[in-house]
Parts: sequence; structure tokens; C-alpha cells
Amino acid sequence: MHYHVLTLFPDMITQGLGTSIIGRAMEQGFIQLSATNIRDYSSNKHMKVDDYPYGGGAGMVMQAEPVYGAYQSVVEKIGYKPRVIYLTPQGSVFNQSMVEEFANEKDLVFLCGHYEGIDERVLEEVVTDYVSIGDYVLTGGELPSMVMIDAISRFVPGVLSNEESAQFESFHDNLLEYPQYSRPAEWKGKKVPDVLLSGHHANIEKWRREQSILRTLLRRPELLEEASLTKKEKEYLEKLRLEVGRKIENPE
Ligand code: 6GU
Repeated sequence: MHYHVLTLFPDMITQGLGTSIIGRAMEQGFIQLSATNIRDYSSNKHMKVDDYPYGGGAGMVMQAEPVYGAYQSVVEKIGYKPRVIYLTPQGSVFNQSMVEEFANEKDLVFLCGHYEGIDERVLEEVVTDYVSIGDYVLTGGELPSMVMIDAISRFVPGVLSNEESAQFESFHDNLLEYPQYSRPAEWKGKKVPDVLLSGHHANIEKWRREQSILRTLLRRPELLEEASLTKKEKEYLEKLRLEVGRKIENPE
């Protein structure tokens, strides 16, 4: 996977993604990251990239030409028109299905806007996907592109070791992860659940699965609509729902 980030702040991208698992994946060659400075494609003698909005109003708008030049430099380098993701709070909200879909691409371009936005005409010309990372407003697309690159890279073959593998983590099966414990067996008077110390693997698996269902019911109940549960697990969920209902009607 080769990520191409078009931005006014290339250092933010390379420094933000240069460490930890993503940094290691770059060193090992499983992913590549190029941050292109849009300012390098300004034709203005002062390297200006923004101007006042036609029609008036607050703030500045990023001009079409430097953005298009930065985009064209990527197309010329790779020899085809890749998917171009524009990071905007107006986009579709990023989720795990989109992660897995984007992970199949060979190249991905992330276009990071600033100020009041980018001239609409260049967006119409180059953007294939409008993506938001949630319902709040950030100062630019750099952090969202880093969030997306981190999430997508976990699905690029080779990036995670077997131990780090995505297989057993949150959102598989649309259930949240069960709680984890490590030594000591008692801390501040709190004991690790007995079953985890029992060595009985079948019981441990059953307990973990039930904890996942309980946690999902309490924290993200809407995910349960999409979870695939066995008949026994559905019965367990119904029992939990009744208990939760009783607790709400009868608080201690
Ligand atoms: Cl993708 N960009 C900006 N500027 N703000 C956001 C966002 C993106 N997603 C949520 N807020």
C-alpha cells in the first residue's frame, strides 16, 4: 500500500506516522508514505495557495490550481488515476467496513483541506470519496488522514504480527472486546475473575464471549443488531436484557 497525502503540513503527517507499528511497517516496506506539500505547486511568486471567497464571507479558500498540481504529480508518478479521499466533516462517517474496502487499493490519495475549504471545482475534478471521522469540526484534514491511514494499515498484509493480528479485537462479529487482566492476581483489593485463573479453556472462552455480549449491550447496544450469535448466546442476551431492564426500574 502506498499512501500519498496532499497537505500544507507534510511534517505533521510524516512525524505523526513515523513511530510505533506504522513506522515499523514503513521500515519493513509493507506500506509507503509520501507527503506532498501543496504549496510546492503554487504558481504564485509568494507561493500563495489561498484567496478570498467569491461572494464574500469569513476566511480564505484553498485555490484549485496548486491542489490540482499536487494531485497530477501523484498521477504521473503512479501512472493511473487512484482513489482520492477528501477529508471533510461533510463526508460519510468512517467505519470498519470502509477500512477493509480501502485496504484493497494499491495507492490511496488523501487530500487535506484547511481554512474554509477548497475551491469546489478541483474537488469535482479529482475527489472520489468524501470522508469524515465523526461529528465534530477539526482545523484540517491532517489528523483525520492519519487516523484513516492507521486503521487501514492494520489490514495491509504483513503490518501486524500474528499476536497483533486484528482477528480477536473489537468490532469482529460486531461485538466489543472482553476485559483483559494481567499480574498481579489482586490489585487494590480487586481480584481477577476466578475463571481466568482456572486453566479451563472452554470455560474461559465461554466467559469471554459472554463478557463481550454484556459489554456490547451496556456500551454499544446498536452493534448487537448486526452481531451473529448462537442460539445459546441469544438466550444469554435476552436474560441480560431482562436484568438490565430490572436494574433501571429498581435502582439500589
Ligand atoms: Cl475529515 N475534517 C475536518 N476538518 N474536520 C472533521 C473531519 C474531517 N472529520 C470530523 N471532523
